Amino acid sequence: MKPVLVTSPLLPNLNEFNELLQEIWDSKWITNNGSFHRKLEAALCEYLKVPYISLFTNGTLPLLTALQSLRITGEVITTPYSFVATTHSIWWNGCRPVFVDIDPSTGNIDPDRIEAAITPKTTAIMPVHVYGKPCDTRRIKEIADKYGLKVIYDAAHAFGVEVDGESVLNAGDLSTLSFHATKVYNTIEGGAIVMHDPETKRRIDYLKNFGFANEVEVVGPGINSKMDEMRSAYGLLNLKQVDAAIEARHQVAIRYREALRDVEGITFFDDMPGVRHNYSYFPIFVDAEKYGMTRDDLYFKMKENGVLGRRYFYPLISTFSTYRGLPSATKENLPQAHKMADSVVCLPMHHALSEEDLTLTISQILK
Ligand code: T4K
Repeated sequence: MKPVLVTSPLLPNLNEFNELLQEIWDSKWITNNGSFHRKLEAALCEYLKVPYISLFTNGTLPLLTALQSLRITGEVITTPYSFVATTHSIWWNGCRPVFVDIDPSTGNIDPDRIEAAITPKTTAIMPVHVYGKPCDTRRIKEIADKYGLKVIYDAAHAFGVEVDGESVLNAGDLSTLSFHATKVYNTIEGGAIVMHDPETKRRIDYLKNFGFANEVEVVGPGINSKMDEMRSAYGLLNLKQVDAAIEARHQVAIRYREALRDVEGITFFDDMPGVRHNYSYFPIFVDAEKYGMTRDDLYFKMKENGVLGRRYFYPLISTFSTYRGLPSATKENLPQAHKMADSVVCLPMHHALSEEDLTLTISQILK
């Protein structure tokens, strides 16, 4: 029996993709700001309702480049409850990550705890819209404005998420996206930075191309993170079907919620009012005492029976060897993050789950 995977990539129609590949072959322009790259940037601005976007080759380099472009130094406040790339990007910029605990009602950084973590060395906040659930961007902006801090959102999970009709990607100074195969919208590997003005876009476009402003001028310590023409073309095709994929995910969420609402010891997030969610993940949280089984026992039982959920985000970033010596990495400082990381299982969630997949998954938890 084929296992039920936590996710499955949204793939474009192969014939349509072949047609675009033929165009690329004919043009012999395969990377470096080609026509498909430009078309995809324009199409994404329209779809995402954002003014400017710069495509990248994955979702990690936008984080590195966003920090670099704003010349962030010193300490950066962030969350330990994320994929490790978030904190790595701070470290790679020679800055010190400062972990702040999460709000258990969302999994996102708790705005009430940010001010206590600010020191004279703090220059930026890097929150994460974890699982695509929007952060409290209004509160975070108030704090950032009060202390003169920059805000870079790791919006890797927040493709297409809107609050009261406005893209969550417009919050903060910059937002970064991941278009990895496992995301709601993918370009195989890929990513982007969303910005507010053409000057910032120009600077970030230079930085992703080694810092070249023209043939002879390098304006900063850039990197190579350009998206090629094949993946840009693939991305254009996937954009046509992403709404249908999000709706299919929505139906999966409805199904899980109906089936699991009354299971003692299992909790999950409901939709937030006024939010257009993208249903990128479906985390459930296991209270071992009430459920009668630990999270790990459930996780391994599911695995044995062919349901490959994932424990995103366990272990916490703050427990990895690079970071655990930091003063903010102690368990006492991060009780809610530890609780969530120790109780979470993300159930299979994608556009192509069959009725049998859902029945099998749900039966694992009901048993
Ligand atoms: N910030 C945040 C908050 C992030 O979550 C991420 C990445 C980043 C930044 C960095 O963005 P990128 O540089 O990655 O663009 C996955 C992804 O590799 C990673 O993109 C993602 N977050 C993270 C949360 O999850 P793994 O180690 O779980 O992936 P893997 O290979 O185990 O795949 C998961 C499941 O997906 C597999 O069971 C099977 C299925 N799958 C996967 C691939 C790659 C397929 O069916 N086909 C495929 O091609 O990390």
